[in-house]
Amino acid sequence: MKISHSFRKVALSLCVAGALAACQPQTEKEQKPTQPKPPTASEAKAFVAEAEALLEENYEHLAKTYWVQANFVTSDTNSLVAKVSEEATKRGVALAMGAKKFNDVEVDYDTRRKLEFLKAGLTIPAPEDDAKTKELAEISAGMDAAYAKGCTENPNECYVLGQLSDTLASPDTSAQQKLDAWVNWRKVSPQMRLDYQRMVEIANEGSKELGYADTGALWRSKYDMEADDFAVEMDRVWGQVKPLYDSLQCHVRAKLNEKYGDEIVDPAGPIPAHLLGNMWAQSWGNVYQDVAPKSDVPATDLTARLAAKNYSEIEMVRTAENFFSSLGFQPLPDTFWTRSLFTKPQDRDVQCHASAWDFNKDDYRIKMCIKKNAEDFVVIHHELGHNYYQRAYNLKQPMLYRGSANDGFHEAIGDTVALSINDSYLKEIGLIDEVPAASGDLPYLMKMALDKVAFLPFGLLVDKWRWGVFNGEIPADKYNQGWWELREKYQGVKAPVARTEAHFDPGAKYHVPGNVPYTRYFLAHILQFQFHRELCKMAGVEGPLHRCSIYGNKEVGAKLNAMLEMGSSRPWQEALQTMTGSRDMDASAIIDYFAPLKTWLDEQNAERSCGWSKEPSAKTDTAS
Ligand code: X8Z
Ligand code: ZN
Repeated sequence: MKISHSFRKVALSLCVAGALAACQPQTEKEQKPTQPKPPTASEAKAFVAEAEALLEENYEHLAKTYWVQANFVTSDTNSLVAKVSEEATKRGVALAMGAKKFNDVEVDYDTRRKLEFLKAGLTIPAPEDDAKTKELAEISAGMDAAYAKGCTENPNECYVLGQLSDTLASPDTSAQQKLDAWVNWRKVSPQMRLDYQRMVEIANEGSKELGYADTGALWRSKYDMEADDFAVEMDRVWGQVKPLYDSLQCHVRAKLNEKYGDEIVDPAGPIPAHLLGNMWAQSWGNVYQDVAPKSDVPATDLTARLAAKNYSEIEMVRTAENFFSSLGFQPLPDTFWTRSLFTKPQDRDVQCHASAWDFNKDDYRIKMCIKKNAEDFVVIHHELGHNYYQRAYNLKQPMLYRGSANDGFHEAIGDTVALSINDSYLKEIGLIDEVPAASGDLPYLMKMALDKVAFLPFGLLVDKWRWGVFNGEIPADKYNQGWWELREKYQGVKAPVARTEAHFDPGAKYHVPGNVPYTRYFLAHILQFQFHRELCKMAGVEGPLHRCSIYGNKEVGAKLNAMLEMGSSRPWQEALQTMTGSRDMDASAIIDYFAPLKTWLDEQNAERSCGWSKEPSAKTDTAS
């Protein structure tokens, strides 16, 4: 159970141990033991009210314990987290079981919605068994810490993800150096394998007790539609964007083949994962130089501009805050600046993976090991998006509605704002002197596609893997094989060296040991373009979407805020409608945004054989 990333708060704070009885629905005193009276609507309402009060009471302590651990990863803070998470899980399970008892009671809309949140509140539930709950909490805390420390079983053999990532990102390191960095980071995860397997067992037991087929079904149940329909919906949206992804993959592979040769990059196969500039090959912005369209006007090098203007890490955050202020959001509280972690401390282990925190008391923070580059400039906006969302719903909503419309919305807000970090915006804030001519558009679109389009299949497959693990389709002796099959199938990316079941490569991605569901990022990558298109329309910006910036537009900010304030009080389809007029997720916005690039990519690919099937005759996509 993670505190960051702004899950609905029920996931984090549950009723106090002493008040556990209060989590159970009241039964009437005079009931006969043989024929218990069914619970009533007013009892359901009282149960929910009590649950909310208890959640609120416990939230801060839980959040602060997690915060301290993430900022000081030691065996002591680990055991503190294991302890509070064990207690919170117990209470969460008690609340969920309590809520379940009202399944057949007719109640008002809000009570029903809140009861459903209570039932599905935990990400990794335990069964009603003290020993297993404790075991689960210890496993979770341990995996999380191992990832943060970057250590194998031997504490003298630790790896620093930030450094290894720099090696992969640099256009100047050799393929061999990249391979070494790629392999070394994956030494952190084999030790998690058995723990992960055990965690899956216990969590599934817990999910079943709560009435879900398995933990994946529990995760898919949180989207205001049938769990099975949600999976189908994700495949539908993926189908919309796959042709765009395939064109990008084909072009990038051809350029990497030119650079590294047939020996390293098979011109008809999946791309080796260490050559795409990112530890997980999830976004490819760092290979821009290798694949960029030739143009007299190259895309603005934002990393270089930040350096030229001597931006510090804090100034990068201030600039992001300023964007939100320009939309009419209140400045962040002083405690944000004094309590956040912005840079990697040299003297201790911290969980460097960026996150945004809400302590439910006008106390918002981010925790990040900021690097002074364009990528982290965007990540800062991403994190602040979480904080502004949190503040908007905290001010308006009761405890159980202090969450986003769905978890993809939470991930999409900062990214939506960051889509406006284009040349016209950079000129407005003085980071560049002139907006490049329109001939610079293709390079800019390529840069964006390497981040946003390249990400899509990865965003989808991480949970395809976990759903398969939870429902048994990917058994424990095929964890790694299952992972690489999905990587090949969806991304057209392959392991650069042979991998076996002695490895546990999914564990080398933060969200797996951290138990953070991942489909949210796929959703966010679709939604942010839908939001951007709508906000630009509202701002009256004409012309291509990638040239639109909403900077400074208070009317647009108010529109955005109206959705943020709703929290999770209404189904996400309604929140989407408030913002866009449509209730459906729709990839046509991302397709529109990249339309000029798609045309260009298809011209480049005209003589190439695309797709990555092993059959040499594959002219078109045969990947799936
Ligand atoms: O984990 C994150 C954020 C924190 S919610 C930095 N992201 C995913 C990742 O890094 O894998 C943002 C995009 C995808
Ligand atoms: Zn996020």
